[in-house]
Amino acid sequence: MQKIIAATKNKNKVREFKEILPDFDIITQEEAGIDLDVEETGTTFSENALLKAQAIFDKTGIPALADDSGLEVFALGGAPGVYSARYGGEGLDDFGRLTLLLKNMEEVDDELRGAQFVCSIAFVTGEKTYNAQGICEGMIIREPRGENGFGYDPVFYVPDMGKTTAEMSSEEKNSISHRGKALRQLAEIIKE
Ligand code: ITT
Repeated sequence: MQKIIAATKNKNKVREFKEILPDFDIITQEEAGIDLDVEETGTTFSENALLKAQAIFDKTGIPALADDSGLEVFALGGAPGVYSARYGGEGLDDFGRLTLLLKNMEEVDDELRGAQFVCSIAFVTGEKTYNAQGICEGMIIREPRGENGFGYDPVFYVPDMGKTTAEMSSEEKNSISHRGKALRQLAEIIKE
């Protein structure tokens, strides 16, 4: 099995990487004995994904897989976007951020609450650099629902599934998610 290092500090992303790519031996930064905070200075998901994967590869020499992702809400002009993890400032946790989002959308009518999760994957092997993207469309509901997942999952409702991504099992979420689509696309590209 090919050994890959997950260039992320987000444990939920690592869990989903492992679920979606069972044929790869995915290790964490902790397991590799490194502690590196890569500054996300890019203005796009793909720039930030590449920054993270390249930095961790340079430090370890192990093929590095990074994910930069976020939530784009159309009524907010695409916010929080690349700032999804920092929405509302450093002091907030996942629940604080989704509560702020709901507050900022109080006045937005039901039919204008469309949003998408976006995921950009970068995979840096030293010989080659790969990119893949995935999008998952849905809408922001008014009250959190469900206990699974992380981040904005409790307020992200997917009409085709009739539930929020926090009400889905891991298998359900991975089958339709931005991350599932991007990582499966990456696996296809690597195979070729
Ligand atoms: P790393 O940079 O270390 O990978 P991070 O959490 O800071 O971890 P990002 O900068 O890519 O990662 O921010 C992504 C944020 O977007 C994440 O913290 C969530 O708030 C949100 N997000 C991304 N994917 C999500 C998902 O599948 N479900 C819910 N929220 C998600």
